[in-house]
Amino acid sequence: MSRIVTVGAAQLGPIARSETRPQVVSRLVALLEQGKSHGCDLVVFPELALTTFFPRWFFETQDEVDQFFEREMPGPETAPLFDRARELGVGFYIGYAEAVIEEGRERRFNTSIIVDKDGKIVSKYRKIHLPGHAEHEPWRAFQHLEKRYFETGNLGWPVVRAFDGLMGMCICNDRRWPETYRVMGLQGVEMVMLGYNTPVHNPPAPEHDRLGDFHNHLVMQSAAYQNGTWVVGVAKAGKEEGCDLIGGSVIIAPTGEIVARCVTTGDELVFARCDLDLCASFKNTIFNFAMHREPQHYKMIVERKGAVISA
Ligand code: CDT
Repeated sequence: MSRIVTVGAAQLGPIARSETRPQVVSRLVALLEQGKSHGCDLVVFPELALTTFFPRWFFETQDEVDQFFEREMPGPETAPLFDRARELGVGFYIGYAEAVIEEGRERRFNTSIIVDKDGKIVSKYRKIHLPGHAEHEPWRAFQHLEKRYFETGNLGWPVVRAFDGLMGMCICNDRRWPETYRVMGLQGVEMVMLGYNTPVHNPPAPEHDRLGDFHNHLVMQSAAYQNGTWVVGVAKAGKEEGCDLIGGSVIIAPTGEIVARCVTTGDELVFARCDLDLCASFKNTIFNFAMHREPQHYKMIVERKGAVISA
């Protein structure tokens, strides 16, 4: 038996601060069309895929920040992407900055959605692990102000039935945390889609800079294997407004092996025929959770946030 989903990893090169939404959307549509020509059912775009990675700047006013946020999805400028996807019969994952009135107040999230082949949003996720800092830190070569501009996501990690399988999402820094995937693994996830913007240089730990590509693949490959799931990780890459972002977008099988990988740091689509039934041999044997997990010994994971040294 096999359930094949052909997936495209649609890496983006840099998006300039001056680039308009229609300009970006036309790049996304070109990648979607490429995906269609290769038989893709689904195309995965990066995190915050409609604008430059704006948390690298400290903005004095909320008005300046708000120009990077979407108030409707689709809105007038993003509708052409949804329309083209519907015409082509190709679904997609995309990340964007979401502004919304909820619980009677203005809220902002780093969000991703899955859109089906009919152009309908079938799942939404709001980033939970927000990296970086909340205050201006002028000593850095560039800022990473996700903790200032976004709230922690409030939707958990939903897994939905779509594209003939069980689909989940996370966003960028989430991919480094095993809890992210295990919460989806416990819902039977068969494909995790994620987008990322990862600077080569990490100002608080420059000694990690040479390891960026290695760590990127390390975390996603181990998570794919340990949860018996496909993982599709897609970068915004290249030199964006003077800041180098890693590429290395990949499609990873439940074996933990990379089956497709981008080789540039520009707009580039790679694709793979992903058999969702390949998940079962991992989920039913070595990582049969119901048979082998011992959650009574895992309580500290949810009860304790930081390490406490008692020895
Ligand atoms: N976008 C995002 O989450 N980037 C982070 C950078 C970490 S360094 C502050 C990442 O984990 O790739």
